Parts: sequence; C-alpha cells; structure tokens
Amino acid sequence: MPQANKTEIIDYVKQNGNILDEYIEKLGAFGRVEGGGIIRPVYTPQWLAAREQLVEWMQEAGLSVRTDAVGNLWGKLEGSEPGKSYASGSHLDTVKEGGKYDGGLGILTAIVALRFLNELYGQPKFSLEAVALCEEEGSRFNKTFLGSRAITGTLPAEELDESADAEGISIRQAAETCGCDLSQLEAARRDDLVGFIELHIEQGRLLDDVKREVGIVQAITGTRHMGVTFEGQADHAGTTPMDLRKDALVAAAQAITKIQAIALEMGRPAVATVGQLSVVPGATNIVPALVNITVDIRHSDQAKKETLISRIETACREAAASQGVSVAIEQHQDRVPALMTPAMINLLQSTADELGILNMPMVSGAGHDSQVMVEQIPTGMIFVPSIAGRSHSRAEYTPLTEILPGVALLAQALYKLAY
Ligand code: HGY
Ligand code: MN
Ligand code: MN
Repeated sequence: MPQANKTEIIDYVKQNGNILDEYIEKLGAFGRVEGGGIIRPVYTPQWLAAREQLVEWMQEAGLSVRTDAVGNLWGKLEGSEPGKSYASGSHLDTVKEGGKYDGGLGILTAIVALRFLNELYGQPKFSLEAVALCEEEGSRFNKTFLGSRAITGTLPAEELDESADAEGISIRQAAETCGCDLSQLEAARRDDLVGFIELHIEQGRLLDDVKREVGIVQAITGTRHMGVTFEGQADHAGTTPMDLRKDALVAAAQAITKIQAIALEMGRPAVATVGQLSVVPGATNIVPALVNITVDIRHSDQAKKETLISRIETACREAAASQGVSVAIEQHQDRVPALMTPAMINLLQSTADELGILNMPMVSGAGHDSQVMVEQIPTGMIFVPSIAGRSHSRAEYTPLTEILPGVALLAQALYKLAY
C-alpha cells in the first residue's frame, strides 16, 4: 500500500486544485439572482439542476453515484473491504441570497479530495463517499438538517407532512416532485458510516484576522429557532386614539429591542436575531392586528442558552402586556451544543501539524450538519477562512489559495482513515 507522504498530497492539491475555481463558479450559478446572491432552496428546479451537475463531476472523479430517499446525493469510491464507509460533504441548499461557498464548498472539496486520492493511490481499503446533503438551512420549510437527519435516522416521517412552504407545499410533495421515494426513508439511515468530515467556510472572521490556514472545530453552538405572534386589533389609524389601541407592531418593536439588549448584556458568544417580520393586514392607515417574528437564539453553553431563551420569552410577554395584545410563542427547532468527536479532532489536528498547515481550535457559531451527524457517527469539521467574516450574503468570499490547505488536510485525513 503506497504511503502518502506529506508533500505528495500538498503538491498534488496545489497542481490540480484549481479545478475548484471552475466548480465553485459553476455550482454558484444554480440559483444566482440579480446582484449575485444565490437562492437555492431544497427541491427547487435550481437545486435539482445543481445536483445533476454534481452527478457529472462525481462520475468524472470515478465515483459511483446514487441518491437516497430524501435526495441526498452520494458519490462512492468502493473500498476493497466492503461493509463500512467514511464520508465527507455538506449541504446543497442555500439561504436566501446566500453566497457560493456555504455548503457547496464542502461538497466540492469532498469530490475533489476523493478524485485526488483515487488518482494518487487507487482503491482504498474502506469505502470513501462524497455526499451532497439535500437540505440544512431551513430556507424553504421551517425544518432543518433534512439530509443529515435522514442519514442518522432522526427525521420522523410525520415531519414530511407537518411543514409546508410559503405556497403550502409540504416537504413530502416537494421531495416527490424531485423524484424522491419517501417510502424508503428508513433505508436512508446509514449504519455503515464510521466517520464523517465536513469542510466548511468559517462564516466568521477569526481565521482571516489571525491569518491561520484552517480551523479545527471543537464544538458547534446550540440553536433555538422560534416564531412569536403578537395579536392586537385592527383599527382605523385616524379615528382610534393612541391610548385605546391594541397595536401588535408596537409590541413586537418593543420585544425586538429588548431581545437585542438581553443578548448584548449576556456577552459573546450569546447571539439573538430577529430575521423575519410580517404584519397583517399591513396597510398605512390600519393599526397592525397581527405580527409574526422569528427569533434565532444561540449559545455554545446549554445552560446559558436556556437562560437566554427564558429571558427573551419573558421580554416578549412583557412587551405584549404593555400594549394589551396577546402573544404566542412556537418552537421551530432546537439543537443543543455539539462536541466534535475527540478522535476526529486529534486526527485533523495532528495531520494539519504534520502537513505544516497553520491551524487553530475553534467553536462554530454557525450550525452545521456535523452537529447532527456527530450524534451517531464519529465526526470532525475543518474550517477555511471567510474574508472579513462575511457569509449568508453575496459578499461571501474565500480565495482558492485559502481553500487548498483545507483540501490537503481533508485528503490526507481521509487517506489515513480509509487506505
Ligand atoms: O444558521 C446557520 O448557522 C446555518 O447556516 N444553517
Ligand atoms: Mn448557512
Ligand atoms: Mn452551511
């Protein structure tokens, strides 16, 4: 068995890694809108077309390709010893007007790493798989991690019918339009996966600030998503005295400023974000009757996350009471902080050191499929820098020169695991 020496992988990645530039540009074109952001929610035509393009690149890499019940796309480099696989990948969907690296880069680097290992060393002992996870962002349905939860057997079938998009289309209906056979949901569970590594952009500015080449993720923050509805009373804007109103929007506005103050007061890494707000009936001359907001609450310490949630819920109730309106709080999703697998952290850390790749331990403020995968599969994450920390924005950017060290680390780690 040829032994991968340190410079071989690095040199090969340097010589051949520019294929990633082409892949990133082409994948980013699926769903690109005026101005440069990408809209590629799961099970949309642009999502399906992007997946078709990945099929081509996986086949060019010498991988055998298949899709599972929820539309995850798998490219496999069959090992000489059947029965267990190591996988690498990330999510194919994007946020609204997102960048071209979030998720997509993890898929492309997995394909390229397997292609390079295949070209350098041929068949591995254990199978290696690149995976395009169908959905992570929750940008179409208010359910997230559909792909990784199907793989870990933590996506209950009823969820496929519980959640609908803005047009009232359920997850099941949308998936079936893309040819998914959801009767096989159980079979999407992968008990033969013995390791998962996700390469992802940092989406923060630490690596860029301190000029480290890669981050070795130790833990991923815990996240709570909730919907808060303030219900007041629609009234005439001209004839209803200020002291007799039940104005749902004033209540929401008070709650929003309190939410920000609470998270600021708790201090980093506490964060809380009101990302969506809708007003009904939503007319200039009508006192707002119904206001919906979404709140994204995160902390890497579970107890502090619970405190943050409880203080924010209290603030919403107090704001509602101050305006004489009612309030309803609905939990959309909750993930506890996830520690990456120590053996995977050690593998990535030691391999980065061996390859002379400047690295540092990091906690992720962003959620990732790895926090789901790690519940059942030894999992590790590699971060590459985000210039100026920009992400979930068309300004998202990472130059190829700052991606390639992560690719070399990924390839060498997978080599150690599977050859
Ligand atoms: O929201 C997140 O942290 C991830 O991008 N889904
Ligand atoms: Mn994202
Ligand atoms: Mn992501």
